[in-house]
Amino acid sequence: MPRENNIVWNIISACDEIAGYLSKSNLKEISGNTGEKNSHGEDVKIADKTANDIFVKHMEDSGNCFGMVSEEMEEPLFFDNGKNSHEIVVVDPLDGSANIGLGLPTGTIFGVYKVSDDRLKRSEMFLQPARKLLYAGYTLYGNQIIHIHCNGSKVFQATQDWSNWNTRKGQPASFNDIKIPQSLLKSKTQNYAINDGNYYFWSDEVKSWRDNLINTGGYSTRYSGSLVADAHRILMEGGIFAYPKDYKNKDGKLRTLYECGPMSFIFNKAGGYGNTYDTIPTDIHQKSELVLGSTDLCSTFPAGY
Ligand code: AFP
Repeated sequence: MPRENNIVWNIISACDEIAGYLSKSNLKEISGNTGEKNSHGEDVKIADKTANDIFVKHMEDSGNCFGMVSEEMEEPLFFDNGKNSHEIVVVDPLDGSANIGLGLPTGTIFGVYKVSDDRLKRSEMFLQPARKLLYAGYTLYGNQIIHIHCNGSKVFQATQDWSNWNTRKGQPASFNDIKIPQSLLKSKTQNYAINDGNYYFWSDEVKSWRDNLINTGGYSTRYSGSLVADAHRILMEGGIFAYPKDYKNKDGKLRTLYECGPMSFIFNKAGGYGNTYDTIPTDIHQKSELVLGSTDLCSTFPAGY
């Protein structure tokens, strides 16, 4: 697979470098805090900051990126080097960073939009629904490095093993047209990925939906606390991922633009459901509730409660 100088390959190169950084064995060092807070008031880990710096460097050097929004940056960043380019990028450079110190999976989530016609360097340029994404994807840093990409029509996967992550000689795309299995019709046990620890903060509607799922039988909980890992299992095997609104997180917890949007886009294009596909964010760091998965099962979820 020859590398080309376009925004998608620039993003893959950034993810490859992040993968190399995460493979360092000094877990204590990379899981430490910088002492700073991010746009949501959360502690910034050294790895969060490093992953963001790597991503920014690749976007800036590429000349293919007009600007980017990141979970780790309060304001959008616009690149002089990309002033003639046609694409902007939204990214969560290192999602699930609480898993790092344990060597558990993390990921990068990204989306690519077209630059607005006025080309004015303002955050409004990024406030577009997932439906308008030109391209989106995530990289899962687990036992292998798994890239899931969606070009607007198909969802496909490429897998690299750690021994040759930086040479990109790994297997070519192993799944070329991923379709999420439907859930309710399958005889095998299905998975649901929800933080049940929030049960008492949920609305009555969400509580009774979850109780009903358990009473129906045939479902297992699979939840790692890393959206990329949890959503990936659901994309490949069917089931549901949900992070509902609750009394602690009144708008939901996950970020509309760079977490929920790219995931909703990928799941919709894989024949499944992602609830924020048409949501137009009003702020670059807005939060939403997120429901992803098999269309039949997601249609039973009491969204918005
Ligand atoms: P971190 O990046 O701070 O670890 O947050 C991870 C995350 O944004 C997402 O990856 C998970 O699905 C979600 O938060 C987990 O949240 P809970 O710990 O509240 O279940």
